[in-house]
Amino acid sequence: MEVEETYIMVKPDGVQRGLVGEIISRFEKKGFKLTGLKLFQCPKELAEEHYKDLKSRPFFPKLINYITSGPVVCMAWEGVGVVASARKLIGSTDPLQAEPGTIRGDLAVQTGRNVVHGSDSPENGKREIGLWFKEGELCQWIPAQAPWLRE
Ligand code: YYY
Ligand code: MG
Repeated sequence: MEVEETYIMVKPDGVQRGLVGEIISRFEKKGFKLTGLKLFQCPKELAEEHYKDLKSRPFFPKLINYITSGPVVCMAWEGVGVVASARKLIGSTDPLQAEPGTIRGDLAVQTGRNVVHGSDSPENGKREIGLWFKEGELCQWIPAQAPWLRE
């Protein structure tokens, strides 16, 4: 498996409900590397670009209102297999179907308020990090724990 990047975002409901630390902690404890982090009020145009594949879906206007309704926490995470692993940590789109132990399974009850986003492919990981972060906002660093995470 290769080193990948994924874009993770605490959505406005996660911020309003005080779940930012809890959500960051799940990825931190797993052993992935944080390379970007900011609190950000998302403009409508960026939300529409981020979710452009869903433009024709009936819930699209509501989704854009939701994502722009308050600040989000934008994160870039790096690691071997991080894209699929982060999706597993997040759980199914519908929190009622999400397994206990996942973020959505533990912390949410409705698809329209499912607290967190995670990229669905390595290509989209790169695309979304490029959309949400400017040059100079990402850090490359070697965590002190690196030799204790991978042999
Ligand atoms: O990747 P993921 O967030 O799990 O689901 P997507 O199918 O990409 O949909 C993005 C986003 O849209 C979802 O997290 C909530 C919202 N949504 C919705 O409000 N109603 C649906 N029926 C499907 C998705
Ligand atoms: Mg998606």
